[in-house]
Amino acid sequence: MAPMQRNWDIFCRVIDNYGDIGVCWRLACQLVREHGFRVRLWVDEPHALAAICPPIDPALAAQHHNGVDIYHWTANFLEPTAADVVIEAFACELPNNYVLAMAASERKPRWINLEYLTAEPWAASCHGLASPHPTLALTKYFYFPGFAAATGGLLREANLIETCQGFEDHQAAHDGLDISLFCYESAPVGKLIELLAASKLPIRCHLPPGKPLTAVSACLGGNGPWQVGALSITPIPFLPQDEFDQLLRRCDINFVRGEDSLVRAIWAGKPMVWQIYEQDDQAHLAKLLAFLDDYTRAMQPALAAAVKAMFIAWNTGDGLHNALPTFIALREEIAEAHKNWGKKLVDRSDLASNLVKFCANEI
Ligand code: TRH
Repeated sequence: MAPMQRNWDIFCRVIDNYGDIGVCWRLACQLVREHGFRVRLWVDEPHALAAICPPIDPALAAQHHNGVDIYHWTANFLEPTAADVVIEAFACELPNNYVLAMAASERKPRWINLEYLTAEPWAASCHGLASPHPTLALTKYFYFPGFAAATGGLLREANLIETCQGFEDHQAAHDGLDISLFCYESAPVGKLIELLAASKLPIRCHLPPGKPLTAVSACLGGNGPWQVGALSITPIPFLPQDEFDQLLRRCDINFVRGEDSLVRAIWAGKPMVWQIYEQDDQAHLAKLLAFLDDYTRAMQPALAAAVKAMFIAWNTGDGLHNALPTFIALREEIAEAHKNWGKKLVDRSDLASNLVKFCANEI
């Protein structure tokens, strides 16, 4: 390890939901645990971090957990010392005085803008691009996570796949289907409930609080639990991040959303349905189709069509009546194809390791 890279600062502004802090927290922990770095995580909304990691006390200005120094990033930010590597997560805009501290450093920090995940081909061509600061002697680099070898890769902890495999080996056979339902309110939840209620198999749906619970409550009234035909829906508490990952491994089908739970559903090795985070200009639909192209490329045409139809129906609200029964009927073939696709991703280096190499080469 080059001594100049020991200290890392990660800045995270929580825009909405849990994905931004979910990604930053996983990255911070992995950089400490697997690479031996000293990491400070600056987060403007410690409550969001406390939700995914309950030992965190959101009232504290500074605390240490899992080897990471966690600071509440407030408007009165006064940190005079810049780290060796500075991660500006999702273009969150660093405090001006910190940028000046970076420029004043004898050895300029490696400044990374960690971007959102996309399967669109342009991510590979933009990955690693340099953007010189207009007035200061500093350069920011764009770091794109992604599915293609030429991108920054995906977050994946060491031994994660072995852990998932070990879990699968011990999973008891059970009747019916378990599904997790992590979605936004705009998902066609009413139609999903109607279709699952008519299933021949008993279906147990594990429902996180927040937007998923709001969406189901809007359809069925009350706060659950609910039994509708073959479908039982059980509200569950918001789980610590590692327990959420375990839930995805236990379920037969995972409905996930955003960015981080998508990646976890990939590693869980079970059929998944992804609701993408909506953008005003509908840019998310191109992103969804790019993902589907990659995800289904090696599938048999009928399987690829079924998966695409299900993802598109879940994201647009159209076509679920046809798409869902086919998706459920093909779930074993989908699971197989999903795992095969995931194996190709596992052959590639993970995001944290790639990032460490990226910084080591250039600092
Ligand atoms: O919460 P999200 O919708 O976050 C989104 C996306 O990241 C999106 O790209 C971003 O632009 C937007 O926020 C602002 O979905 P995501 O990305 O899956 O993040 C959820 C995190 O919450 C993930 O780290 C898993 C975690 N989680 C738990 O730890 N426990 C739980 O019980 C649940 C339901 C989630």
